[in-house]
Amino acid sequence: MSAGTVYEALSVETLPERLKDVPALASKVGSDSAAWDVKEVGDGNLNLVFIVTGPEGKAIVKQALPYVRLVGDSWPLPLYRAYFEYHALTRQAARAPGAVPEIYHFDEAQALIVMEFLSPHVILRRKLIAGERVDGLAEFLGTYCARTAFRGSELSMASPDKKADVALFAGNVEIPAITEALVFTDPYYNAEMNHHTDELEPVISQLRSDIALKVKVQQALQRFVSNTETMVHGDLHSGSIMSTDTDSRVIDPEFAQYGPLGFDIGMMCANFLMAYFSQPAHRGNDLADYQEWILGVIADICATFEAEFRALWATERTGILYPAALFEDQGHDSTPACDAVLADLWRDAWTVCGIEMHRRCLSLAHNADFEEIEDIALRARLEARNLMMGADLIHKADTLADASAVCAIARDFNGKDVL
Ligand code: SR1
Ligand code: MG
Repeated sequence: MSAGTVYEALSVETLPERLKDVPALASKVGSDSAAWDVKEVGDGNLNLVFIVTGPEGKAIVKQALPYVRLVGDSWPLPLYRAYFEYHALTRQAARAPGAVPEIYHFDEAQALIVMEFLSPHVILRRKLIAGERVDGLAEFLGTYCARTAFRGSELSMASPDKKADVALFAGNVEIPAITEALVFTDPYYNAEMNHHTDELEPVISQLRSDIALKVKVQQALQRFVSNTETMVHGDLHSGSIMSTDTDSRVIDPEFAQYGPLGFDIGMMCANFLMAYFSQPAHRGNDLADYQEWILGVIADICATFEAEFRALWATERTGILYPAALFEDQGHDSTPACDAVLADLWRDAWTVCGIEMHRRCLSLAHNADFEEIEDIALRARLEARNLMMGADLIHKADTLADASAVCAIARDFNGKDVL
C-alpha cells in the first residue's frame, strides 16, 4: 500500500489517514489509526520526522521535504535523497549489523521511510552538551566505521557489485554538492550563506589568508569528489548518532555516497573535538574529567577502528585490492600494504576532521555545542581554539602518529588563549 503516487508533505493531522493502509506501520503501532498520536520532532536541517504512537507501539516516519528546511523553499532539494538514504541504510545494516535502525517500509513517491523508534535513545550531541557518558560508545563507533569502510570497498566487495553501487549512488548529485560547498569551500571565503561570531574576525582572516591550508583543503575536496573507495555515511556528526547510557546507533545517512575510506571517522572525531572545546561553557564541576572522557572516546574510537580494520584485512580481504595471491600465497607479509592503506586513510581523516571543525563555526549549519553558548565572548574564545586546532590538523594530517597525538594537540589548544 502506498500513500499516493503524487508527493505531498505529511502533517500531524494528515498522517494517520494517509498511512493507515501501510501494513508495516500498522503492524508496529496498531491498526486503529484513529488511536494514533502523531508528533513532529524533526530538529535537523532538512526533513520532517514524526513519532507515531499507537496502542501497540511506536514508529518513526521520516519524510524528505522538497527544499532545505533550515533555509526554506528558496533552496529546493530533490526528494530522491530518501531513496539514497533507504539504500544506504540497507547497506549499513548488512555491513555493520545492529548499528542502524530497522527499516519497516519505504515509499519512493512520498520520499518517506518508516523505521524503528529508538528508545530511550537521544541524540548524542544533547548528551555531550549535558555532560553525560555513554558506555561502549567508542567501541561501537570504531567498529561501525571500520566495518562500513572495509566492507563497502573493493578490499572486500566483488568489483561488479561495488561498481554497480558506485553507479547507483552517483545519481545523488545535489546532496554531495551541499558538502562540497558548505564543508570544503564556503568556510575559506566570504560565501553568501556564511555566518560567524563577530569576535572571530582576526582568526578567520588568518585562516583565509593561509594559501597552503586552502591547497590542502582543496586536495581533500578533490579526493572527496573523485575517490570512490567506499560508501560513506557522509554526515557522521554527533547529531547522526543516538545513544542511551549503554547503547548507540547511527542514523540519517541521506548524505551517503562513495568516497574516501577516512571521511566518516574524520568528520566524527571533529564533532567530539568540538564537544571537547565547548565544555567550559556547559559545566563547572567535572569539567576536566569530562573533557578527558571525550578525548578518551576519540582515542578509543581510533584504536578500535584500527584493530577492526586490521582484523577484516586478515579475514575478509576478498576483493581485487591487495589480493592474497600477491602476498600471503607468495609467503609475503601483507602488513606493510595494510599500513600504507591506513596511512592514507588517516591522512584523509585528520584533514576532514580539521575542515569539519572549521565549517561548523564558519559556514551555514553550525552545531549546538557552540551555538547555544549565550556568553558571546566566551563562545568566541572557545570557537577560536577549535578553529586554530582545525588548521593545525590540516597542516599536520600526514605526520600525525595516531589519535593520541591528536588528543595532545587538543589539550594544548584547550589551554591556549588564541583570541
Ligand atoms: C543545508 S544542509 C546543512 C547541513 O545539514 C546536514 O545535516 C549536513 O550536515 C549539512 O551540511
Ligand atoms: Mg542529518
